[in-house]
Amino acid sequence: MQTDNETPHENGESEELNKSPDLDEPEDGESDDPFLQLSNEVHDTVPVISKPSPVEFLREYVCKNRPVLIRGALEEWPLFKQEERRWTNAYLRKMVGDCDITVAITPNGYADAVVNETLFVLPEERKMKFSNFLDFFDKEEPTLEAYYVQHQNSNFISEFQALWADVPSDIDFATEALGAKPDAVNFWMGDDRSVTSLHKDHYENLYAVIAGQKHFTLYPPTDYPFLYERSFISGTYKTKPSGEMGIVIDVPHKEVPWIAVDPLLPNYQRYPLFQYASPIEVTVNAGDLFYLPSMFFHHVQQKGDEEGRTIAVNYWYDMDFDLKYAYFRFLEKMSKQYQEANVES
Ligand SMILES: O=C(O)CCC(=O)C(=O)O
Repeated sequence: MQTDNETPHENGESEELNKSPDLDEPEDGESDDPFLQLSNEVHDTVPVISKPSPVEFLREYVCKNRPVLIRGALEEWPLFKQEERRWTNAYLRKMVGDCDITVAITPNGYADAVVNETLFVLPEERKMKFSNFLDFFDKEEPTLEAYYVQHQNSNFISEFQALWADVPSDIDFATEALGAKPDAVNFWMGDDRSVTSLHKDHYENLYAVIAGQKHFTLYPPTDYPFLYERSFISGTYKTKPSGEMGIVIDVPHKEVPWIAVDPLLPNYQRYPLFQYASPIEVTVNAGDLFYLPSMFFHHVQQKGDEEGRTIAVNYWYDMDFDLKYAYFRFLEKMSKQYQEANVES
């Protein structure tokens, strides 16, 4: 996990920065490069506010496609307000221990990520009793593989019914602002090893952290030309009879558009334009609600609480496929040509 002030480019672990291609970025003036100019126009900070009104949320954040951190927004939620509803492991065991839930298993914590710059790999999905998953947090030694509850098809609704009363069914100001209830409500639980690779979603995302900490590295949609989205053949992790995990190519073959560049260790030789991307770092603590706008690229790390757990619930609201979306599609089309024109010299 990085500190708030340290961008991945500054953490000293990445390769030495390759200065080509040179996008004509004068020290004292504005670059002539239109994509760089566009990227420089965008806000580079995330405001921290208290709970907004629906109008403020819509006007200042959704319409501007601007992320915002709403500090302490979860104070009124039953699980924070009522001591007996706190999501301790003992409480979770009592309420949902016997339920079958879906867990994502990977050898390294990277579910849904590009491996060896060639394959997009999904996690092995295993059904287990939630109490068996909780057992992992009681053990002295961590499991060999990383286990992450991250099944996103509204798994909070389909698999965690007994916890519904502890959190709201929607985020009231967002429902009012966006004119509809969320399409999906997801439950996330894992340890420090789980990392979510760089991607975007077509949802307005209201992300509530309940235990531990989440660290988002964000890239605005205007950074798209620097991120090198490509199509990758998809595969899935599978445990072999020996107990080791391997990758099986999906049949029938599928191609998935994804981003291979890792903000924690960027390969600038292969992705030279990535040096011009402008990451925004934000740490979301337990009790905070984060608004992640649609089409914002995000990479997510986590840090556990005193029991090693990170728990979150998020609400995905359908985005408006308006002019912003049309503009983004245009940027997508232009980016391929731009990347080809700016290959390393
Ligand atoms: O919490 C995570 O690991 C990832 C969250 C995410 O990617 C999302 O909500 O879209």
